[in-house]
Amino acid sequence: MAHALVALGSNVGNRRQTLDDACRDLTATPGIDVVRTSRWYETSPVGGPGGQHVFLNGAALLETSLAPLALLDALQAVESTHGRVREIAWGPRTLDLDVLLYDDLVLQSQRLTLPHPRLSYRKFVLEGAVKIAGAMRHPRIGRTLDELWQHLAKAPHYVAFVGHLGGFRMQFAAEAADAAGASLVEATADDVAPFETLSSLNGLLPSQVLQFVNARAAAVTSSLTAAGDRWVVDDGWWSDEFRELAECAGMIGLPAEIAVPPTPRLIARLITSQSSNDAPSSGLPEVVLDISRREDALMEFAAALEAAH
Ligand code: A4P
Ligand code: MG
Repeated sequence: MAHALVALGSNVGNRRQTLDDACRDLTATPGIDVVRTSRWYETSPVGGPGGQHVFLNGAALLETSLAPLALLDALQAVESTHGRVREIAWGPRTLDLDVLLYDDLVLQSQRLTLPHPRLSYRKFVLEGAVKIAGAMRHPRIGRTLDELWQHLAKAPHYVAFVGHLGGFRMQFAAEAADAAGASLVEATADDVAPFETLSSLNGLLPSQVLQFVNARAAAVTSSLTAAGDRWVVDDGWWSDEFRELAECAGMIGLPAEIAVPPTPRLIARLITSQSSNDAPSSGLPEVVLDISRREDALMEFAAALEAAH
């Protein structure tokens, strides 16, 4: 038997009745037991067309003998029973049932991605999920749902871009910040290392890295202060370099005090459709953006900031 965590959502019709009935239908499905459900709670619609009704969301923990795709079939059958029609992506729906986790399975196929690609940063999903399965681990990120939820509650509104796309990443980050109404960390002083040309800080002298890191930390901190409640977007995240530098500082005669910027609430990882996302995880909530579909990526980024706010 596997444990599957499922998200429920409805913003059309009698939402409460629909979610209650959906759980009853799942219990009646051979091979599925509903172990626990969260309460249903209202959330503002994220993404999709404007003017949608408020959602009722929640989560259910299932015990199931169904394989992942058979479980998806079963969920979609229940969606259909409740009149779900697929017209617009992220549009209004009587019932949406998504598989968030299936044990610790990581899977990417045409019909099913596990864990659910937007689980790690969506507060409207995690709010219910942590109540019934807070100890389940996100197998890609390596954090429990409780840890992700705590992180989203506490970390500043700071999102950093990663992805090996060099100067392109900086340009995309600026555009994405603009589209999402967020502010970009101001460029650091001219005398700082020419990091624009590098995908990492490797190859710079340690003193240059230190200068860069300190300038960057100061810029992030002042941007966050100036932004108030708004998001601050950084076009890079140099955590490995920070760590390595901090470890080596004493040995190479640098001051041990290194000003590390705050940890981002969210990482935005740029990929191209050719490059599968097998990069090591940042250990933080991540939105993965396929920049070969640029307009979609910009929309998804803005929606991610909303969902993680
Ligand atoms: N699919 C791939 N992986 C999965 C998975 N883990 N679970 C495929 C379920 N389905 C998965 O989904 C499209 C296709 O995704 C499926 O055919 C399946 O093969 P869909 O349910 O037909 O369409 P959708 O729900 O519009 O798209 P998607 O991408 O699932 O959207 P999301 O991420 O579910 O977002 N705001 C609030 N406040 N509350 C909400 O519940 N929901 C959405 C939908 C947007 N904004 C919201 C809410
Ligand atoms: Mg869905």
